Amino acid sequence: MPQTRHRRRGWVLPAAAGVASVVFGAGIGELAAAILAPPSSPFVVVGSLLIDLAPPWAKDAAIALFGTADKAALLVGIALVLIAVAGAAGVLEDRWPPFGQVLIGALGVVGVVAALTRANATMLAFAPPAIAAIAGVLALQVLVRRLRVREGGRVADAPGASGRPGAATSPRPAEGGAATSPRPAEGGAATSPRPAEGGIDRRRFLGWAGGAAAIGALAALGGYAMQAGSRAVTAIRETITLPRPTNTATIPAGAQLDVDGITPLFTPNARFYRIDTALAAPAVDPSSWSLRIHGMVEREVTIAWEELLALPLEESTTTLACVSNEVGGGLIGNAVWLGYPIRELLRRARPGADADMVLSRSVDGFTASTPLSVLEDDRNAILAVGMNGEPLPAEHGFPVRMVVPGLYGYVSATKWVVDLEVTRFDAATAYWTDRGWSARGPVKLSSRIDVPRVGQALASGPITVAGVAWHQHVGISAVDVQVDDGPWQPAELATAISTDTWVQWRYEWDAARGNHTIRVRATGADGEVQTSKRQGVVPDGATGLHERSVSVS
Ligand SMILES: Nc1nc2c(c(=O)[nH]1)N[C@H]1C(S)=C(S)[C@@H](COP(=O)(O)O)O[C@H]1N2
Ligand SMILES: [Mo]
Repeated sequence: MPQTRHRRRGWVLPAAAGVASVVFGAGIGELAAAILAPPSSPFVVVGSLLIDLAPPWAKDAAIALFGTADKAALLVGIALVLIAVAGAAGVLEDRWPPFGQVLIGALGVVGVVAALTRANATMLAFAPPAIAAIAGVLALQVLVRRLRVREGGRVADAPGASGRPGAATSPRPAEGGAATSPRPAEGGAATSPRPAEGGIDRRRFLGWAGGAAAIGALAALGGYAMQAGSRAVTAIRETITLPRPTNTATIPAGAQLDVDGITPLFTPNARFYRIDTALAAPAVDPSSWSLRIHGMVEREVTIAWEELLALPLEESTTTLACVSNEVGGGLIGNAVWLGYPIRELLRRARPGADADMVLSRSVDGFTASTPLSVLEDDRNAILAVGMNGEPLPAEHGFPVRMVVPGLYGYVSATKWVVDLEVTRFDAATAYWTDRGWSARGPVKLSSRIDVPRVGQALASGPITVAGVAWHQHVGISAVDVQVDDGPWQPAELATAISTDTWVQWRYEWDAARGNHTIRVRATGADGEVQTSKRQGVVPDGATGLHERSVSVS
C-alpha cells in the first residue's frame, strides 16, 4: 500500500526535495530579475512588501534588536521562512500531490503581488517571481518523482507516479549509464539508518537534489555578479551633485489645472515611461564617460564628464514621446531636463556643408538619426545630465543622454550617448530605420483624454473631461471636445510652459444619462487640425482621435 511506503520513506528526503526545488526556483528568479527587471528581485520585493506591511512596533523591535543590520536580518528571516515552507512543500507533494506544487505556486503569487506593488515596478516586474515559481514547481515534480525511483531505476507505484501512463512501468533509460557503472557498496542505502527506505536510490536522489540546489545557487550568484556594475554606478550616481543651471525653468501660473486624475504636468522619474533595447540599463561610470563628435566635421571634438559639468548648463522642459505610443497611450512624459546645448558643441566641431544628419550612438550600440538642422537651430536640443532635479536615472540614460524637442525618442533621445557622427541621411541609417521605421520622426500633433477614467462611475450633471495635448516645438492653439455626434466644443486650455511641452485642457460637460462617446481633437499653433484618420505606429507614429466610452447613470 502506498501509505506504508510513505511512512517508511519518512519526511527528511521529501523535505530535502522541497528545499532543493525552492533553492533552484529562487536562484533562477534572482537571475531572471538581474536580466529582466532589476528592481524586482523576488527576495528584495518580498522584503520591501513586509517592511511596508509591518506595524510600527515590529519595525521598532527589529531596529532595537538588529540595529543597522535590520534589513539583513529581514532577508535572513525571509530565507528561513522560505526554507521551512519549502520543506513542507516537499512533504506535501510526496504525500498529497499536487499540494506541494500548489504551495510553491502560492509563494510565487506572494512574490508577484509584492513585485507589482513596488513604487519602482517595471512592466516586467511580475516576471522574476513568476519564473521562480514555475522553476520551483518543475524542480519539485522532478525531484519528488526521483523519490519514487527504486534502486535499479524503476518508479514505485506512488500517488504522484500512478496515473501517468508509462511512468510507473517503464524503466528509465536516462539512468542507463549510471546503472552499468559500478555502485560502490550501495553507499546511500548503507549509511541510511533505514536501509529499506522504500527502496529509494537515496544516493542518486541526493545527487539530483544537490544538483538542483547548486544550479539555483549558481544562478543567484550569476545574477548578483551581473548587477555588480550597476550597483557600483548606482553608488557613484548617489554621490553626484549637479551644478546649478544658468537659468531656472519657469513654470507659468495656470499651467497645472486643478482636476482630479489629470496627468500631472511633470512626470516623476519613477513613473516616466521607459523604452529601450537594453535588457539591463548599461552601467556607465561617469569618470570613464566621454562623447566624441566626428565624421563630416572640420575638427573632431571630444568632451569628458568633468568638462561637460563645467560648462554653463541650462534647464529646459521638454515632453518626450515614443513613436510607439498608440493614440491615447502612455508612452509620453514631461520633465525638466538639465543639460548643455548640442548646438554649441557642433559649433566647435564645424560640420561640413554637405552634412544633413547626426547619427548618435549609445554605449550599447543603439543609434538614432537626427536632422543636423534640428540640432543647430535655437531649440533646446541638449546633452542632458539631469532629470527633474536629479542626475539621470540609470534607465533614463545615466550619465548623459540627448533630449530634442519635437522629435520622437527613437530618432533623437539617445540614452547613454557616447558618440555623435556628423553624416548624411543617404550615407548612414539608424537602429530603427534598419527595422522598417522612418528615418525621420517629427512628433505628430496629438491629444489624450485622462478623465473621466475608464470604468469610472459617473452621475448625470456636470462632469469634468480633461487631458493633455501636444505638438512639440509647434505648440497647441486649441483643443475641442465632441460628445457622441454633437458639435465640437472648445475646451479650456491651461497655460503652456512652452511649445515644447504638453498642455493640459479641460471641458465641463453637462452629461445626460446613458452611454456616450467622448472624443478629443487638438489644433496646432500653426493651424493644423489633428486628423481623425487612423494610422498605426509604424513607420512614423500613430494618428487618429482619442475617444472614450462612458456610461452615465
Ligand atoms: N541607448 C538607447 N537610447 C534610446 C533608446 C534605446 O533603445 N537605446 N530608445 C529610444 C526611444 S525609442 C525612446 S521613445 C526614448 C525613451 O526614453 P525614456 O526611456 O527615457 O523614456 O529613448 C530613446 N533612446
Ligand atoms: Mo520610442
